Amino acid sequence: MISRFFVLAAALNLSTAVLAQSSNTGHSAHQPASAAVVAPVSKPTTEGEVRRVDKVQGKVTLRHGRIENLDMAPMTMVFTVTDSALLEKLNPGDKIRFSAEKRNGVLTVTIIELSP
Ligand SMILES: [Cu+2]
Repeated sequence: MISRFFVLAAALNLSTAVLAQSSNTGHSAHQPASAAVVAPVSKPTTEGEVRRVDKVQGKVTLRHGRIENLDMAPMTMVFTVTDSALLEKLNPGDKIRFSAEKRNGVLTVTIIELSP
């Protein structure tokens, strides 16, 4: 529970920082580079298979294909999922497509879609 609280607190701090930054520098010409980095990806980019779902800790173990945006080779590993609603529909063995990115140094799944 302590680690989960820390992740939530870190996520809140990050949101606050992003909000503060955009209101302070919205007029700046230096925005495009950083905006591109934080822009949400709308389509899942990587194939994977669910191995384990931990709704209490907000984590999912995935066997994943190559993740281009993280420059990561295929493997099985644990990801953090900040939106717990994403975990509700998942069961071990499900084939999925997903997107992941590094948030506050933590590999985090941002999108999960069940493959047909
Ligand atoms: Cu990996």
